[in-house]
Order: sequence, then structure tokens, then C-alpha cells
Amino acid sequence: MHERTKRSRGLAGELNRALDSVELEVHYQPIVRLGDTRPTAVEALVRWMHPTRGLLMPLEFVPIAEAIGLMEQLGAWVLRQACADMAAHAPDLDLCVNVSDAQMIGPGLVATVLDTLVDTGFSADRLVLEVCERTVVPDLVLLGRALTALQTLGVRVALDDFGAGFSSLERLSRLPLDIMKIDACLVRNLADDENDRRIVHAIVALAHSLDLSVVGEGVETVRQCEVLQEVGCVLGQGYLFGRPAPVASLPQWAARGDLIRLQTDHIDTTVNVTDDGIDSDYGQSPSTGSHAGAGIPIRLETDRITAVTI
Ligand SMILES: [Ca+2]
Repeated sequence: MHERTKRSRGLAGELNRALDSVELEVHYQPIVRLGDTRPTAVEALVRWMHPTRGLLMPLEFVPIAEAIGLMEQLGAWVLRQACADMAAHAPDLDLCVNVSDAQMIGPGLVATVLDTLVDTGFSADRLVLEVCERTVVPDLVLLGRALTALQTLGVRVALDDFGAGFSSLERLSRLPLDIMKIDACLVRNLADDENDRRIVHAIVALAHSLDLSVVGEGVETVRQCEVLQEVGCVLGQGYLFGRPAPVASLPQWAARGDLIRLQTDHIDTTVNVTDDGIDSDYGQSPSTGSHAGAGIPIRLETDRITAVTI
């Protein structure tokens, strides 16, 4: 049997146990205002601290969870854990949580979200649910109704990874959205590729014309950060501002008065975030570089900050 297949089968048997134990963890990656790098939100990203195999990334176990029908359970666990963590450590930051297709299709999502908010005390208007652009939910009317039901709770909805899939304009037109997240694949070459710059400029303008906030994903260099601001993008997420980190990182990001330093001395710009074990629904791979060093503080222009609604 192929080694990978054997490994997957072994993990499938263990995933049920992991959901009932303390092996799963939620890590948090900051989303910042590009102008001054102040965090306004974090995205919750699940990790599996396997007792013998070490840290497992979502790409290794989310497909297994999908295959054995555990995605609703896994998604609900991440949502509850993240809301509880945020209520305890960072109630003034927004929280972005990925929602899988299985959760969207399932009948219990609204009730799950409502119960979680009530039980954890996390504010609904701080919660953003991210729906992947590549979601396979075929019925946009049905999907739109589900999203509207979530919004009636006070929760906002983000279209995740825009530009990585078919980028259907019908989805933008038909779905009730609050936020658009531009996929890292469009941000990666922003500094060097004039076509990508023009495309991102047009996407940002389109999003703003639809009253959507825009987040640039996968920001790894200062130049990418600058170009995003030049084309009107206000918010960003990526290794330049912070890698996904355990719950202990939340108080630091919640202290809005303390600017995150741009850690330019350990940014590995060769990391390809789409080829490095990334599951765009459920998070990014861990650091491959050293976290040592104090970093070089960089002051960026702040006069481009406009409305920040995330
Ligand atoms: Ca996401």
C-alpha cells in the first residue's frame, strides 16, 4: 500500500479521538491595517498536535475529516474554541473563522453559531465567517439564504481566497457579503508584475463599489504591503505581520497600542504559501524560518487609512 494512503488511514482512525482530547489547537494569525500594522482581527487556524507524529497541518487531516464526514464536528469545535479564546484574551479584536462546505450545507450552522456565541460570551459583531470562493455549494440562492441567516445574528461574512478559483462575479452579485479576502496568489507577484497589480487594483475597486472591506492575503514583503496600499487595499494578512501562533499570542495582538514590528530580518520570501502544505480553507503552514532577532521597525505611511470595518 502506498505510504501516504497508509498514513491517511491511520490518521482517520485517530481523528475522532483527537476531537475528544486536547490534541487539536487553534492558532491565530493577525489581520492588520496596512497603514500602521495595527491588528484589527485574527484568523483562527486549526492545528493537530499529534502525540507521535508531531504538528500536523490542515492539509494533512482536513481532507480526511471531509472523507469520513467529520467536517461539521471539526468546524464546530474550532468555532467554539476560538470564540472562547477570544472572549477571554482579545474581546476587542475581530475573529475570522473558516466555514467548510459541509457546515454550509448542514442544517445546524446557524444554531451552532448562536449557541457558541451565547455559551462563550463572544460578541456576534466581532465574528466573521469566511466562505471559500471555491466552495462547491452549487445553489447560490440556498447559500445566500444561509449567509443571510448568519448575518441576522450580527455576524459578518467574508468571501475567502478571491482570485484563486473561478472568481465568479455572479457570487459577488448574488451573495450577501461584507468582506473580500484577495488570495495570496494575486499578492505574491504584486511588486513585480504590472498585470497582477492592475488586476488587484480592479478587484479592490470592484469590492469597494460593492461596499465590501478588502483584505490582502499572503503579504510577505514590505513592497507587497506598499503596493496593496497604493491600489486602495486597507487591510492585510501574512507572514510579514505575523505567522499563525498559539493562543498565548492573543494578548500581544489585542494590545492595540503596541504596534506589531515588521520582522523583516526573518521573513523567508522564498516560502511559497500555496505549495507548502497550505489548506486555504483552514490555514497556513508553520514558520520555516527563525523567529530569533528583534526585527527592524519600519514606519509606513498612515494617510491611506480609510474606513476599517473588519
Ligand atoms: Ca481563510
